[in-house]
Amino acid sequence: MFKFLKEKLKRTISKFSRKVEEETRVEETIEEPKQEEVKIEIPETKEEQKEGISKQPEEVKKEQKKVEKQEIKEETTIKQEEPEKKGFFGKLKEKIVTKKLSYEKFENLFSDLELILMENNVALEVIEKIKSDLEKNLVEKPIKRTKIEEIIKQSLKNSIDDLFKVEEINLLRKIKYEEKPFVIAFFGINGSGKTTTIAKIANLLKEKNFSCVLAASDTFRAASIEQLQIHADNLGIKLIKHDYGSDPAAVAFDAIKHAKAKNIDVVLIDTAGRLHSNENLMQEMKKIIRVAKPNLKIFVGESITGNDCVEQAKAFDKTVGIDGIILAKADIDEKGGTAISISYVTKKPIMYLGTGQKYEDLKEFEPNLIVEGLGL
Ligand SMILES: Nc1nc2c(ncn2[C@@H]2O[C@H](COP(=O)(O)OP(=O)(O)O)[C@@H](O)[C@H]2O)c(=O)[nH]1
Ligand SMILES: [Mg+2]
Repeated sequence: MFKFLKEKLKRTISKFSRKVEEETRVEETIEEPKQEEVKIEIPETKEEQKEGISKQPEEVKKEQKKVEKQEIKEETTIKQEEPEKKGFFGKLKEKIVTKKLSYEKFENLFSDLELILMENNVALEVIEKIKSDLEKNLVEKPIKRTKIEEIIKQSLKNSIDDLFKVEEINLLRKIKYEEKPFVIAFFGINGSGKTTTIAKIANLLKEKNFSCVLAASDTFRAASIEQLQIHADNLGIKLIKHDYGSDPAAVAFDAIKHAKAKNIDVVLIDTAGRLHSNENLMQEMKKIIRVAKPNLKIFVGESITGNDCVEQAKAFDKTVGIDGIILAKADIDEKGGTAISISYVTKKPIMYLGTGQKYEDLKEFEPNLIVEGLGL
């Protein structure tokens, strides 16, 4: 799912870390230890040189060696014992460790990461959160240069964990413990994957030995009833349907009546795709809710549509009050930003991911999938 983002994120984090490291680097200004000046005359020509060396008085040679030794000693004593020099080196190290990153520099460096996140459909609210968390961990803090990449990754990981701190919905447990029939209504715009997702949920329920009935409350879109009928036949499940153009709330009502009469566990209500900007059609959805009183209202969104999907979820939540989210088409979403963002923006949990067109292509959502998928 995070084909693009994962690679880019990895490269950007490395680059970001390197830049932070550069920004926090301190010029090493160790003063050269003063040496005794010893003048050694160096002959100019090769011959003179030869002669000079042989002629060099023993004393000068000794002086030369002494200086060489002293140089070596100075070098080693900086690193090791001599208390005064060690203190100086220690201070320098301290300086390297505690050099801080200013907010201006951080903002500048964050822009690369910001762009990558935006390009991969991560919502602005989420980018702001990631930025403010990173800022808390990096800006005006003593940073160990060797740890920068680790700090950045950990900060990102924690931010992403936080994005999913919303109340989870355990669908199967809810169905098991709540009163029968358990009614679920599915909402979302045309083509987002509602009908396919309903078939997948029906298949899951069947596997878990729950009985269910489908309500063809999409009486609006051509071929929608036939599409659902095919799924119902494939899965051996009853479909309640009326004619095209009839009242969707009445279809839902009949399906619930049927479930009550037959002691069926779950009613799954398909609805017509509604553009969230169409007020009349939104009113129709409200009627379905008034009549069917669903235990759960699930928004089905297309993972690949990024911020549009997040905006739709917000609009549907405002109109019908959604409880949870299923993101269809996660298998063809190479960016992943919708899955990263939608819970944080809507404060609703992602329950499942649609991962293909087959009935079994429904994966229970776990936030860990995101953290691992991003390689954090
Ligand atoms: N690859 C992929 N395609 C999907 C998934 N879910 C639905 N689709 C396809 O998306 C298209 C629209 O789905 P549909 O269920 O009719 O959407 P609806 O208009 O919201 O009911 C269909 O061609 C589905 O096969 C999914 O998880 N992965
Ligand atoms: Mg449909």
